Amino acid sequence: MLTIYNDQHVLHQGKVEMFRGELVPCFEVPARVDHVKSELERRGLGSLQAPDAFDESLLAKVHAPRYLDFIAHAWDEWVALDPANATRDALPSYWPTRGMRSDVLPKSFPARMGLFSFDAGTPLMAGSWAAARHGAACAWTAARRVIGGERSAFALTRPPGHHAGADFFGGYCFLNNAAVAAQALRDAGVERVAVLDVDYHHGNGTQAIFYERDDVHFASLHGDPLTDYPYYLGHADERGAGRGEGFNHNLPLPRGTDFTAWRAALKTALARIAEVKAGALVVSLGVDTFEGDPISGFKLRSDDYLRMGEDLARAGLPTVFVFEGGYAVAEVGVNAVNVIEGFGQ
Ligand code: Q9C
Ligand code: ZN
Repeated sequence: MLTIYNDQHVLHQGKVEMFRGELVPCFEVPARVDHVKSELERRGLGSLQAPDAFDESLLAKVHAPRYLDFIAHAWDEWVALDPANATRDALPSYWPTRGMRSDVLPKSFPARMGLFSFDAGTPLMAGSWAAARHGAACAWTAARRVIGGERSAFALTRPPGHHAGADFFGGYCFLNNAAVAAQALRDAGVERVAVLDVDYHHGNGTQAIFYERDDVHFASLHGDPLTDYPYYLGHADERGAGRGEGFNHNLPLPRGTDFTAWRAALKTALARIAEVKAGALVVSLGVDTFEGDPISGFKLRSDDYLRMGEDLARAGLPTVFVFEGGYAVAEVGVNAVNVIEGFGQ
């Protein structure tokens, strides 16, 4: 499968994230993508291309201008606060909650950091913006190749994207790559695009971006938000709003779910995608559903990812894969590339 590779992903390399009152080493590391790349090459599936020159104005179709402005300059503002900040990653520690103002833009950088985020697990550093922007370009380029007639394309990038909303970062994500790909397919004339999110975590950012739209159907299989991150979104009764009603499909599953049960949910999601007559598919491909994943709770095994790819191929749609989570670093390559191989040429 044609793969669009973000070689600038290494510019984003967090040191620590806040986890249960402690700063712990980041789970979202460059080696994740390195393993996928070398596994593609090892199996001879690796026709790797660089992203096309990216017209950044496309980002404003899925992200808020004031958020893009914030995130593009965040590192410089962080260092301007205190030159010693140059040696440490930026993390938020204040957030507006119910009853507080999110319409007024604070002058304080730490206050804006919290306004535009929803967790303290997503460190930002000097290269984060370049890596994220180049990743969005990868997703856009993969969509362009599919528009151009390729049956499928794979955007291999990090940081991931599906937790990033129109105006917030979090869950290791800054720009919503899958949303960029879906929007590019829409702009090319595909009347309805389906985004199918198979990452272990609910794609709250993607859901929020398209919640009131009927031209992008969002479906997600994920750990139940009652027990799992991102906790505050991803329940089965979230079905879309306004014109978008009926075009949001959440399938939360309990911790311990194995491939048999997971696959049954996939079948349900794909049946609905056929029903809404989607003309193209964007797959948010996280492989943190793996039994060995250090931060997740499903029980998928490496061979299951081949079957997943086969099932996705049977949907018969032009498909853009966008890489998301997966933290069992040594197995991430095999698992992700199994989906790509199972999907076929
Ligand atoms: N229980 C993605 O997979 N922290 N993001 C969880 C461990 C956030 C995952 C802490 C996990 C975000 C793209
Ligand atoms: Zn995930």
